[in-house]
Amino acid sequence: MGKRKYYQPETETMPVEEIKKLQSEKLVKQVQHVYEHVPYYKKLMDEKGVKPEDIQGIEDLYKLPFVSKSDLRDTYPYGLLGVDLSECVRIHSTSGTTGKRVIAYYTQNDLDLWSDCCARALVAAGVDKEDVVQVSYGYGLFTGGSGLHDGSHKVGSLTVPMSSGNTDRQMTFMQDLNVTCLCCTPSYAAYIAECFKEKGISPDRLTLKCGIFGAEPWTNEMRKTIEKGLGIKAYDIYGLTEISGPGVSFECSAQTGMHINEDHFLAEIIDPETGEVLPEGEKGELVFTCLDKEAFPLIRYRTRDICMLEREQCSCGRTFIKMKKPTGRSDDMMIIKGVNVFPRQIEAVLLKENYSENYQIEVSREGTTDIFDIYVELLPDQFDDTVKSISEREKKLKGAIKAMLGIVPNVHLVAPKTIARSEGKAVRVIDKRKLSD
Ligand code: DLL
Repeated sequence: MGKRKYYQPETETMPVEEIKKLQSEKLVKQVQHVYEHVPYYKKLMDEKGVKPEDIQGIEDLYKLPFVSKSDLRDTYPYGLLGVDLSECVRIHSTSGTTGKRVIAYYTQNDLDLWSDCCARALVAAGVDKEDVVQVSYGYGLFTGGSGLHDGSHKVGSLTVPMSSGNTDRQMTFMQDLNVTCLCCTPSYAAYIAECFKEKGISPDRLTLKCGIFGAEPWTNEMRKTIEKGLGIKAYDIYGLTEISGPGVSFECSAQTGMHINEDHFLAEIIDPETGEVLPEGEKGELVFTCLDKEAFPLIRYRTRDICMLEREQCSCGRTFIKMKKPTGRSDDMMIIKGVNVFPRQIEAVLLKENYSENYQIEVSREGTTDIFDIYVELLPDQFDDTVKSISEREKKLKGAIKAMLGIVPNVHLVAPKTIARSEGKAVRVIDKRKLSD
């Protein structure tokens, strides 16, 4: 039997008109459902003067209110549940500002549909039953590990649930188990490639043939580095916890954007300032409506990711619309070493630990690894401390930031008044990485 091209061919190659019809039918039902079952949505819709019967199809989507991360925080922890909690079987969560995380809920059906989305991504990268898939995204609250893990099960591949870290073990398993597909963040993939090089193991000694990399922005140059370093074809995958996790969209062999799983997720691009819907091909903020989600049915969720949609005939035969690689964010979230970081989180730690609000975050890249530095001004009375006590302070602050973010920065305590003051908005972040092409 030849290799399959699609995981769910009827859906993935459905004529565009049919996709739109299907989306319209699902949208009408979903809006009716949330209006009746999620009081917060009823309130938002009533405030905007929209009734479920005003929504007859996707052409009416613009009438509905947006929701954003702040709505999720305001309704923490159960606010936007679309079913009884007893119907939910899992949560995942993102790191959030000042300790409050966003929690996403899943019913068994939500998990099934999500793993189908990941299976579609794996099959699009050429993975099938014979393959060995090493999942090196983090497992746990993060969606990366379990998303690709369940997708790999659906495809029937042998799944190696490595999680991230312990690079030596990653490399040993990859060689001993003849791993053919690696799933992790692009920066971790690049790091693994560097480690193989350092050990003098050339890519032709590896059985790897493809990788599915996402969860953070990466450029086409980075793609080339990874492809060369590991001797593979590297595919992009996009998603966010609020909408399910990885597999909201995925790259195919054409590698010119990611097909959005449009039967489940309805995408729009809006002007982030005005909220106005922009035509296809224009750059703006990506907004998703979940058409099938039961437990966490977000409608017009503002992702803050800036990108562009394009419906083109794709050489792979899929008809789903494509999103281009996101080129930035409309808020101040950064992704450092694969972790979502808001400057406010760091500020909260500094203030709690009695430092001044004068700080600067510097993110740069050495090769393919993110370097994360935080400069913090000492207060005049702290400046009298000895070098020993300053380095102890730095260590403590490092630990407190690690506890908040899960990643360790280089902390530099500097003399009072050494961080340049701005005459306008404070410059809190200097991002020296070039993350968009
Ligand atoms: O990062 C889900 C995921 C896991 C995607 C594994 C792909 C692979 P969050 O932690 O909620 O979820 O972060 C979501 O990460 O809004 C984007 O800003 C960014 N992001 C995710 N994938 C990509 C990508 C996961 N391929 C946030 N390119 C999103 C650029 C990405 N940015």
